[in-house]
Amino acid sequence: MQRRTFIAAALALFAAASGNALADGYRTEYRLSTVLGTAFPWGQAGERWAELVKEKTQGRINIKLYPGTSLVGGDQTREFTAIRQGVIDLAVGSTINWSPQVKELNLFALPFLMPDYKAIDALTQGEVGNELFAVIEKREVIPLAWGENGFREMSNSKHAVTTPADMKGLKFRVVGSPLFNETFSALGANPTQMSWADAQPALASGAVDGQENPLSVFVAAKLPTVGQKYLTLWHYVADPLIFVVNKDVWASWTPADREAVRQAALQAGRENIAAARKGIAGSDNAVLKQIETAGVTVSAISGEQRAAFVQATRPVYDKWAKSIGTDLVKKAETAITKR
Ligand code: X2X
Repeated sequence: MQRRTFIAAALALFAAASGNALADGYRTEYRLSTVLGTAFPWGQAGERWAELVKEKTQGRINIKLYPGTSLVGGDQTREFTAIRQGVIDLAVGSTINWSPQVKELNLFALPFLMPDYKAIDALTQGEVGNELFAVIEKREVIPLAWGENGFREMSNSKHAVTTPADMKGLKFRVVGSPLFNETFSALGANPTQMSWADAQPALASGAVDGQENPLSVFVAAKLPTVGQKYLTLWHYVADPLIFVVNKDVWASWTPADREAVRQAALQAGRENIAAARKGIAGSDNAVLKQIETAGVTVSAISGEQRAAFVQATRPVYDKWAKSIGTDLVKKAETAITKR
C-alpha cells in the first residue's frame, strides 16, 4: 500500500473507532463524574452544570452524569487520575478524594482549621483558593468553580460522643486520605478507610460503628436507618467541591464555549453552596430538626470540649501542615483570622 493511502485508511479507521466524534472535533457526549447522585446537593450540582452548559452552548456540549464515581468502579480516590487520563471528561469532586494526588488539597482536612462557614469562604473565595486552582492546573486539569459538600459531623451507633475518650475503641469508616486515619487514631478510635459505596453496607452490618459526613449526606443517605443514632456536631473539617474539565477536552472547545462552560460552573457552584447549607447554616436548622425527629441524639460540643479535640489532634495538624506546605497553611490561617 502506498504510504498516503495507508495514512488515509488509518485515519478512516480511527474516525470509525471514535464513532462519537462530530465533524468539528466535538463529541456527541461528555462524561461527568460525581460521587453522590441526584438525591444529594452534590449530584444535583452535576446535573445543574450539565443543564446550564447545554443551554449556554445551544446544545453543542452535551454532558451525561455518572454518579457513584462509576467511571472508576466507585473508587473515588482514583477519580483525579482518571480525569487526567481522559477516562473522565468533567467532574464535580471533593477536595478529600483528590488529595491523594494533590497533597495541597489536604488543607481543608486539617482538623479544626475552619471554625465556621465564613472561614470556608475566606479560603475558597480568596487567595488560597486561587493558589489551589493554580496547583490543579499545573496537574493539567482545568478548575472552574468551587462548590461544597459541607462540614463533616461524626455519627455512630453506640453512644453519644462529646470527648475524645468517648471515641475510644469505636470503629469508624473514614474516607480515602491517610490524614483521616491519623486524625481518628489520634482521638483513640479505630478508623478503617473505605469508599462511600462500601461504607453503607459496612454501617448496615455493624462492621463499623460510625462515620463522618455532612448533615445533608447523613439525611439523604438515611443513615439513621442503618443504626446511626448518635450525632456529634463538631465541625472538625469541611470538604469543598471543585468543578473541573480534562485539559484536552477543554482545548478542543471554542473560546466562547469554554466561557459558557465556566459561567455554567460558577452558577451551578453558587447554587450548590446554597443548597449544601440549606437547613444547616446560620439560624436555619430545619435539617437538624428533621434528624432529631428521626430519633437521633444530637450532641453539640462546648468550647471546652472542642479544645480537647483540638489538643488531641494538634500533632496530626502540625505533621500534615508540613506536607501541604507551611506557607499555604500560614496563608490560610491568616485569611481565617481576618475573615
Ligand atoms: O465518601 C464520602 O464520605 C463522601 C461522599 O463524603 C466523599 O466523597 C468525600
